Amino acid sequence: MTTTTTRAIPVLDDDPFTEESLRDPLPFQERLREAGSVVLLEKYDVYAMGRYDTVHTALLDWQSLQSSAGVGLSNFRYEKPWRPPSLLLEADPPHHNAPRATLEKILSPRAIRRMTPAWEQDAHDLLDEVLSGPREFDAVPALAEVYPLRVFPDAVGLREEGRDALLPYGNHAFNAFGPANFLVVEGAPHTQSLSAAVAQMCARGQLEESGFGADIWAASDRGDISVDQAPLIVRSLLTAGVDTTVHAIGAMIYALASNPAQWEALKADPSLVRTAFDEAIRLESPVQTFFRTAKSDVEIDGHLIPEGKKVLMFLSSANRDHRRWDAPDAFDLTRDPSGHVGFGMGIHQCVGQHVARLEAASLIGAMVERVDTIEIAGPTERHLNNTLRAWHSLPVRVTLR
Ligand code: OVM
Repeated sequence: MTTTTTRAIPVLDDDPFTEESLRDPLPFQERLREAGSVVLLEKYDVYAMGRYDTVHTALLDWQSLQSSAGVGLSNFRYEKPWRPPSLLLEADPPHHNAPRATLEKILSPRAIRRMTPAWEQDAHDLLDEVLSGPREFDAVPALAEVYPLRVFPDAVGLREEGRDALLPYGNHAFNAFGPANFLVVEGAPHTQSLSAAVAQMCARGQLEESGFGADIWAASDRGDISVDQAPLIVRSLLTAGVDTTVHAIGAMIYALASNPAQWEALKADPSLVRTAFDEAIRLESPVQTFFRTAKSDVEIDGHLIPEGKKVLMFLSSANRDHRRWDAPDAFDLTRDPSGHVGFGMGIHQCVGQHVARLEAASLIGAMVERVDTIEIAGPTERHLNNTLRAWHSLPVRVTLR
């Protein structure tokens, strides 16, 4: 291919990983979308995409855009990964296939349905505690951080010991996809001990006899995956399954508390809980970005991306692209949010999404039964992360039904 047949690529000098941009990423994302379908971020020599069509195309094109050189800024061809690469996230076919098929079965809607009664009961128990206290509280520590940590580690089959490492470990893992900025520097001193704690929890002897963890080890007994692969696949659950659901639930509570008409619509029709969850994922995109690496010279929408270069896909921007969505900035339960790329798309699309939906539906379903009104009661505070869009504090005021 010659460059004469391809179009010039617009260049931006923005840094999306500054404190200012992470605090409010929307202005940059709009500049990115409007600059072009592929834009060179010269500071990082990275090819960024912010339009729905382009991001969608890139997500599906695993043949040209590989994951095995890392899905962060770091290029594993030249840089040593901070931990042994994930067998799912940071792998391409054919290596990706067996771990993916194994985990897909274990986390399938059918397989996780048995959790429903316990998770609904856990949601009601938590609300018993929270709603018996003051009617003004911080929904992040009271609900978003507590609920996933009550249900998910038990479902994996973890012992109590080491559970406090889960959130900070995931937080660091998502920071590590970005550049070595202030967030990575702040996290660095704790990385080794957190990694050790998480690695220990993945061993067969540390896991209960039933649970997702035991299911993964059982797959190694059958030969579906190798014995060496099992602990790393358990590690994927622990890395990807905690912070993501905490921040997704935070996003949903924020969306509902700041859109009273939508809360009323949900109360009137509780069958909308799953729509509410996916609409909140679309709007807030708890996972904002992932990178790929060009396996060879790749042409996308007439733009040439040279072999070996990093590609940065803004899932968040695609989810607010006016070319794809009407009134993209509105939280609207009458729209069909399916097709959002908040869980990705294609062969790497979030394998835990059914677990996330069941957690969210259980908690919000219980809230809808018991809470009459919910509103933001004070200044909110963001939690900054190089990949995650998150809340540190969400003061809410509720009245009961
Ligand atoms: C993993 C993984 C998968 C998805 C996201 C993620 C830290 C990690 O397999 O370890 O983020």
